[in-house]
Amino acid sequence: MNETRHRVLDALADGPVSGPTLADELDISRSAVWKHVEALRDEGFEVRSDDAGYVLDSVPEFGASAVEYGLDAPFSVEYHDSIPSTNARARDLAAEGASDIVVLADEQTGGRGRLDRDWHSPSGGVWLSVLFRPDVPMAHAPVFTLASAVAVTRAAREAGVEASIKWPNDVLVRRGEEERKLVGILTEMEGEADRVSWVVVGIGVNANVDPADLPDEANPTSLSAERGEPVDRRLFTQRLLEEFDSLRQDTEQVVEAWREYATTLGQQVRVETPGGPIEGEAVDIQFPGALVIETESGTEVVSAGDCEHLRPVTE
Ligand code: BT5
Repeated sequence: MNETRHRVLDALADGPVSGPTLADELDISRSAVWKHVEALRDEGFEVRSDDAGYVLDSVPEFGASAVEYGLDAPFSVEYHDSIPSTNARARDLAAEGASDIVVLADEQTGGRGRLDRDWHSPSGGVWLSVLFRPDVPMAHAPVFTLASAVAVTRAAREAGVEASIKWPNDVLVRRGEEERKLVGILTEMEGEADRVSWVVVGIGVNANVDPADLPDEANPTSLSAERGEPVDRRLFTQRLLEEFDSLRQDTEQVVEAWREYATTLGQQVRVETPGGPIEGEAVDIQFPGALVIETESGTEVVSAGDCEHLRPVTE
């Protein structure tokens, strides 16, 4: 949303406010005010005009302006009803020099997971990518994957869904021994060893999606399935972005917060690493995101790989 439209919307939120007053306050013409109000109406804001002036009656359910409206984080939002992949779009924006942009979609037609796996993204989800340019060395970038897992876990819990984190990038809901995948995170980046140029954190949340429409083998779940009713995607997305914004600025607190929500610690795990599988008990996480595993032959610190929680051996 452009700066002036933002200010018109903010003024309407405090309204009622008359057209001439708005024009004076924002130092624009009355017809410019009218155009901005019309544009907001086109985006789904219900703006009534009565004797006292313009009154904002309702905010659209989802979309760029809906998420920007009242968002307490410095991101602008680019919204698509349907797009191949928000990560791919965010990478293009990175190449154009952009930053602090969130690409958000209702549906993705070519969503991607890690190792080029497919990510199913039917309409009703929260599929988004955050593009930003942190001033950190490349080696620290994995902390942003952890930060997004923490952020989305907090937002899910506020929405009433008891989510937890499986190292390194899954947010899931546990029912007894069973783990259902709620969220996937894909972080991409570019830069030199000593400095990151950009990071794109892609977060895929099964929000108002029927798990039956998702691949069975992943044992998927969704916010709506867990809650028994749809989630307000606008508020959910705002809380997610606000938490992420605060964590990305204070990466020291990320590891601590991550430990609080992790299901992986204390479990027997098997991690597929490029150097072969590693099995043992996951005992800790280290900045910026490595898993510490106690194996039969000693302690291993693993920075990336697919992780499987093994069933505890019952004797
Ligand atoms: C991930 O990969 O979990 C990262 C997914 C990141 C998706 C977001 S959406 C916004 C942004 N734009 C993109 O194009 N991507 C990001 P991975 O750990 O490799 O898991 C992939 C596996 O999860 C697949 O092989 C399926 O088995 C399973 N899967 C696919 N779609 C799913 C879904 N919607 N819910 C649960 N599991 C799913």
